[in-house]
Amino acid sequence: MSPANDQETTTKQADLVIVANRLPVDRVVHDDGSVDWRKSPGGLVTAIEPVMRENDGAWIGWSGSADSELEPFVDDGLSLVPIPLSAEEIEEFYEGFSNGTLWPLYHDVVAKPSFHREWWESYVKVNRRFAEKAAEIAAEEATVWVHDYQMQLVPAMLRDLRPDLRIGFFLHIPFPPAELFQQLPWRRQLLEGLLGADVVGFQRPGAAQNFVRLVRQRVGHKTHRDQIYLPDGRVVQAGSFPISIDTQGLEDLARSESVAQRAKEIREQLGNPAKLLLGVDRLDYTKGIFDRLRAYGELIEDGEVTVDDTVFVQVATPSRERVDQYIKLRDDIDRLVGRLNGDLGEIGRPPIHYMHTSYPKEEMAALYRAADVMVVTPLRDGMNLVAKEYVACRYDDAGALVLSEFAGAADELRQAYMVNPYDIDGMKNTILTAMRAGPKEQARRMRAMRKTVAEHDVADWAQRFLRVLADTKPTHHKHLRPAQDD
Ligand code: GDG
Repeated sequence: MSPANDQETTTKQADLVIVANRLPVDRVVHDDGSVDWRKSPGGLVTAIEPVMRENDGAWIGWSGSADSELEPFVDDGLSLVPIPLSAEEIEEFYEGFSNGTLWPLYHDVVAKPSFHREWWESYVKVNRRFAEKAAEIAAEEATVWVHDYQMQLVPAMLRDLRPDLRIGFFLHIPFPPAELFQQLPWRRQLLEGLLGADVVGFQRPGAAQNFVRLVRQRVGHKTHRDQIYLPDGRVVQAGSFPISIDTQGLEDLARSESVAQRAKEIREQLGNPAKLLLGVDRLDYTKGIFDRLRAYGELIEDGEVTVDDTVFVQVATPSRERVDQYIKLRDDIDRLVGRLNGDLGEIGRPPIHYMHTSYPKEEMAALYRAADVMVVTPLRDGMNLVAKEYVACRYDDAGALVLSEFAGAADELRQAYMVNPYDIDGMKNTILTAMRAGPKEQARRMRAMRKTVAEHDVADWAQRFLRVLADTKPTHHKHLRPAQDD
């Protein structure tokens, strides 16, 4: 954190440029008008920060508030380049096309996507602004790494402006099968946008296959396995690069005395239940929060679980609060929790502790440590970092993870208690099995999952992606320096 007016500005060209919708910091304006930047929590920054520092990288993104024309600046040694968005663009590009069209379409259409031409036009315009800025600040033959569904046109726009660049793209959310993607009126433009990259990365192998198949069918390019052959001789490499977390950092936090103390306190405040179940999600309809709580309510109604000795804590972090579908979801969940607590609770014993708020990461680690069963049941999820974070915090090899097979994390965390989140009875049975597992069974599963997240952390993910990207263009001589090992 440093005051905005003390920051040095930066204009020099960078060998590594990150392009993402948001900057890795949030702009905080205080009551007295002074401005601070606060690092936003998240794995992406942790993963990319070391390579950024080693290569004098720059990060292009939106600051999070409307119409702020801000100069590039350096914060804590990182070069940040803010891109302004107007209030109208926030509505049309961000809340509209990104979160009202692409987000539901890419998540199995679990909510109905809206298609509006003005939203699309705004998406094109904003993508062009990001691409132009990247073209301006990237050094000769630099590497540009573009992130996520808000930026899918940037690779081709950037290649047009700067054919010398090495361009990578990574999609953090699922990529849908052709049958769904086809609905999009601008399907071909999006595919062509992505094909501007040398490497197009996805969370799961199936998503990469969906992409290659769509390119073959819709754009007509030749493909072989994960490679796409363009008429101009370029080869685009698709592939899966499952993202991860800062495993060691999180484990260290979980092991700290203050977190241990807080975990104990949380259990005490909840009346020392025999079993504590936990859900942690952004309040999003893809996360399956509603059906999960319904299933839990039925377990109480069926007499399988009693409110005397079991508590469910659901943290739902506020998200996209101006988008209609999110407003409705919030109301639906408020009502369900109210009904379940009203119908099934006793004095001092509500079955569900529902928190619509966001917590510091120490509190999250304490919750993970305190929980006997972590319930992660998205209807569709690119990866789901919460599942991996829970595992990273369980250095005691205790606790059980209930995990949806529709989360990307299910590919790696195979020893979790897997559920189909659409199957309420199945989910009820599996939650019960997880609750009743003995310490030996818990440890067997947890040890195997902990090995997986220890071996594949987020630094590993970033390095693997950048290595594959570096290998795609043998004609280029400029190679990025890897992050220094401590
Ligand atoms: C997208 C994809 C993919 C949540 N509440 C608080 C808090 N969090 C942190 C969690 C976790 C992160 O937010 C959420 O990450 P997820 O992966 O679970 O989900 P999305 O936000 O939907 O992320 C997803 C991800 O991108 C990365 O590629 O895995 O599939 O949808 O790290 O801990 N952190 C703090 N307080 C909170 O209240 N500090």
